[in-house]
Amino acid sequence: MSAPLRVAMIGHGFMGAAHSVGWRQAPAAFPLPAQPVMSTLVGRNADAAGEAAARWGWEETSTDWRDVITRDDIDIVDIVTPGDSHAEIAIAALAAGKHVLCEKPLANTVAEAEQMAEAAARAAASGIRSMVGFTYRRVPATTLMRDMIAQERIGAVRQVRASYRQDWLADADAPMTWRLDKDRAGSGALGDIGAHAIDLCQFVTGQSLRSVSGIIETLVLERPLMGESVGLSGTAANGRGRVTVDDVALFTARLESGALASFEATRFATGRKNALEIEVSGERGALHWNLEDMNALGFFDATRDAGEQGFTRILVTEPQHPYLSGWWPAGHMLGYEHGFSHQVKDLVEAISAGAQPEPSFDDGLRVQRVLDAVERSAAGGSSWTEV
Ligand code: SOE
Repeated sequence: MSAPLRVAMIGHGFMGAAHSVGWRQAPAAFPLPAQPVMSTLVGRNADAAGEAAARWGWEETSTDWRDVITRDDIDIVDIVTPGDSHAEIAIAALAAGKHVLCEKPLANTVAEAEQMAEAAARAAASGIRSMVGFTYRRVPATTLMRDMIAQERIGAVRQVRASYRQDWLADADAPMTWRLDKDRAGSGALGDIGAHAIDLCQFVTGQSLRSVSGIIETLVLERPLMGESVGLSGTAANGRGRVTVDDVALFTARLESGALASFEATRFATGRKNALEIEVSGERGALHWNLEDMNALGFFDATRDAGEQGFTRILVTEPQHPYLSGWWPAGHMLGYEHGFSHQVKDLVEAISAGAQPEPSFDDGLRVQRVLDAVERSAAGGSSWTEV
């Protein structure tokens, strides 16, 4: 049995559950060079933490993350809290010599993300690794998309269109949540789901976004307070919660090659449940992927005979496809949760190899700079021209 890597997870909401599945499944699916051990789940409320630990398979719980990150029997700190605590926890954990996995977006501001990237660079000098949780890079189809673009199968990239559309806020009476409170979340659709579209664009093209022009808008200004949403900072006079983040973000961007990109992030796209979609148009073809059909990759090869051209639907479930070595025979489909096992695989392999996992905190900072640029562009009036 290879050396254990004992994990402490800080937080236990939706991402806490998804990460727990990853920590639990990865060692069974892949021959890892070190064995992650689900040691300690940390939550503010002891009873809730106890229930989550029992449900998801953590050995013990704590209500004090500051104590846990100093323990000698903890090697990795996995941060799945809202963005307002990412910087404090990650910087302390890195300083305590722990490897860190931090959920996206990296932070709530560029300043915090810069401090985290600096702390990660200092820690890396002594072999401490850090990674950001952009798990949609770890879907086999998006990794295949990245590989095919790198192999120039569609030629030079001319255009990218990326969107992340959900509809869980389309109902104006959907209650307040921490994701709608700027102090907790940093931004709304832009950072929560737009960050995924930005990272995915930079991942598959291998290019950073250089400039943006965008608008952001809040469509529903107040929402009912219910359960966990009580006590958020933006409570309005009438007992409803004030939404202090964007509901929709639309922006265009220029990549470092000069290629053009368009982005949409919204949680009001009625009928779209979790539609992260990206299409890359090249000089000799195109590639298309949609999270709501996540095992398929669309490939248009413009070099084929004109009479035989069309988008091929590649089913990315063959054993030679990225990550499939750990799973089922062709056609037996992977799901949302598999990206979290792939994330654990890649992190554990990097730690054991003494290599820098990707996406790094620097990659997380690159996304944070784009988020900030879109907000600055929107604040600057984003030059509307009357028709
Ligand atoms: C809510 O929009 C959310 O849970 C995001 O926070 C996640 O990052 C995304 O993967 C699914 O939707």
